[in-house]
Amino acid sequence: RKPTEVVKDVVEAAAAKVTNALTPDVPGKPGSVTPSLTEPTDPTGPPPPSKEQGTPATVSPTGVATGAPPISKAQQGDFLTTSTGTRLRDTDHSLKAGPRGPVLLQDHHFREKMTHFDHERIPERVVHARGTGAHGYFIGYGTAADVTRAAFLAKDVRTEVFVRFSTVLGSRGSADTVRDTRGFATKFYTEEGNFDLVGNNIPVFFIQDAIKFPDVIHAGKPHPDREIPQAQSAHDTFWDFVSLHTEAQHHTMWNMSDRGIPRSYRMMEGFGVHTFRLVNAAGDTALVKFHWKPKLGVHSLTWEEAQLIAGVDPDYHRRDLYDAIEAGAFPEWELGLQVFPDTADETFAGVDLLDPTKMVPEELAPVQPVGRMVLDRTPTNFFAEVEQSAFHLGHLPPGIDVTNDPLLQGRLFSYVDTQITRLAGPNFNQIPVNRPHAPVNDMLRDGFHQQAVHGGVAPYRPNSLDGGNPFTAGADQAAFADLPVTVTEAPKVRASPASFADHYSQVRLFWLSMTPVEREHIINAYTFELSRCYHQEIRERQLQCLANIDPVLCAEVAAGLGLPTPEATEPVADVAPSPALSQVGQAWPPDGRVIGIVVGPQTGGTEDVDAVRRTILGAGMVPLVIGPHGGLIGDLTVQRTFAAARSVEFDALLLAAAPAPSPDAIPARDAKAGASDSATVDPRVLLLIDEAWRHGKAIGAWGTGAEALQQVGVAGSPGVVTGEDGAATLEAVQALLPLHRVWDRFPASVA
Ligand code: HDE
Repeated sequence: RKPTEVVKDVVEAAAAKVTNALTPDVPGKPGSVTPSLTEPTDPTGPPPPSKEQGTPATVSPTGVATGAPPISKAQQGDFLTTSTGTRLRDTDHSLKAGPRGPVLLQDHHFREKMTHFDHERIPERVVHARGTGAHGYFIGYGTAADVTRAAFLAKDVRTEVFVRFSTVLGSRGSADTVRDTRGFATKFYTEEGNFDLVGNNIPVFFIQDAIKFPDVIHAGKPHPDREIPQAQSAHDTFWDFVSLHTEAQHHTMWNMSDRGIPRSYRMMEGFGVHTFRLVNAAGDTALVKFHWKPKLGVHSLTWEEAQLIAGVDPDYHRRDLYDAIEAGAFPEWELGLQVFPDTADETFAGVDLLDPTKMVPEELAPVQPVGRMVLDRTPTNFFAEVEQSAFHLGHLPPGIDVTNDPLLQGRLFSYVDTQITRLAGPNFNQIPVNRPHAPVNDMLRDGFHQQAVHGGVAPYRPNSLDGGNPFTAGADQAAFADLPVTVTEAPKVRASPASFADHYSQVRLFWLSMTPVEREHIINAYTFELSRCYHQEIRERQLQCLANIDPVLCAEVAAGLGLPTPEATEPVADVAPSPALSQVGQAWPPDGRVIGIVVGPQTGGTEDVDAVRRTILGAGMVPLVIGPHGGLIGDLTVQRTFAAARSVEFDALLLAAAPAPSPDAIPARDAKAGASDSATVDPRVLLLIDEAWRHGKAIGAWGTGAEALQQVGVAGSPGVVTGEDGAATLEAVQALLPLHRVWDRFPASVA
């Protein structure tokens, strides 16, 4: 007999003995046992990966192998194995001395499974811990050839990219819609090596010198004693810092503006912040700032929406990005350059280009498009691709170089250093998502988690043992050559240039560029944040800063806080506004907007609603039917019940009916008070309308739907339309969408 048959007999006999000895097998009864020696179930085939998914590319677009491993076999093989490939018979019971006995130390499978689990978490990023990412591609227009020899910007060159979006302050599980700066980090896997453009959605930064970065982050993170508040700037240490380090006032005003609460990652601008130095094929240099311009325009949430979403759907931005990509509505941005002459004083139109708290208005230096990025693929495994992605702004291809911006210089150190703790060693560029698509031939060796099996004996240069390999590349062989920029003879000092002392003029420029409604939002944000501080002297110090920016702003915030308005300590700057900074007044494509359609239990003529649905889909938007119960109403599938719908999910609301209150509805306020004229419309629908109205969303109704508008008291107000039928109503609502919100509805006391 074959040895396997003998083993089988022994196993079966043992199983029979155990079962016999302890029958009957009553779960939970002392002495009973769950047989563990059953055969594995028949293997089934792996689930097919969804078509949008895939691992990081294993070959570059031109077919060069990147060395990334092929798709991992996790959850796709026939049988469960140990990490070393031995098939397992049981993973639900630890090996014990008898069914009621202690667990045996020899249970290698138990120890391996538990040890691996115990170490599953890695440290989150010290900043930008909360984020999400997607894959895509970039296509150069060829318009940058005058200023840079970077090959990926040449005409029609296609480069794979990975982008990670993030908030800054919150920890990894914090809510997406908090008021904060957003990270916008792009890894271009170019043929000449990786280029990481590690930017933000705000073009200026808090501080001018990297040495202050630990300080500003300590001030923004939760207080060390109670570890609150999470992912918030509305607390004493943050405002203490920014009111003492007045260079932070510019970035802070961007945070307090609608830019601090984006509607979607798809609707954000991105900025490289620093000035970079480009070099073209002839060796000429230029100074530039990088910009990402979203195809859908720049849009924001209202503050109340942001707060509600943080509770209703804390993953809102992550979900929005993945839903859009999986629906085929691929987010798109144009990469643009502001180009400045590389002059000795590194200044343009009076702006010191090395000061990262300053921007250059687009009216003075237009953003010139140089390529287009599309994100079309969600990650297969979040940890492997998003969590383990590591960006570093020192990853530069030939043609792009750094400047002496002291913030940039410090970042050049920090981004590699931080990965050594977070990704446990210096080999993080070998992780699939970080691997370049250009061939690698370095002399870096060993270290934790080394993936390569390097051949050869001479990882040094020159050598005579490995055939002299590797050789260094000449200037005509696409080598990165450091620019021989002249460093002026100067004493070694801990000091900033005099021009860095202007902390207010551009904050005022931003304020003056806002429309009245945007100014109102800024006032409300400062008032909210400062009213959450406990220390009066911090509020007063910040008001002093506002006085130096604008007297009206200062007076309004002071009134909100119930404090006297201080006098400015320096004259307010005489600056021209930059209309390009405002988000209001421009029309944008409505792609991917979510339109809620309220139907009732007796909505007659569901064909009308269905036709509306199809028109919305045809326009590249997403219709969601909201009904009193799940399942079907007529032929319509209800996608959100009244109990699960909240207005914040929708960009516009259509009412095909005014459904009566159903028994599970929370009583309306007036019904609770016993008023005789109780609402005849479900209070959850009234709340939907009320919130959508407050948040400036387009609302349309037809048929009985118009009654609901009457009950909320919004019929006939700006952006609330009624039509003869669904088609006419939708048309009127669609006309309102390109402006994103019905801006007339917001009170704007500040002209
Ligand atoms: Fe970062 N920053 N930063 N930062 N930063 C990090 O690197 C740092 C700054 C930005 O999605 C860390 O890998 C210093 C400006 C983004 O993985 C760390 C200074 C801008 C991300 C770090 C700055 C950024 C980071 C933490 C002051 C916009 C997320 C984890 C000199 C231009 C990248 C990590 C991702 C992440 C340091 C300032 C953008 C600690 C020292 C200015 C988008 O290295």
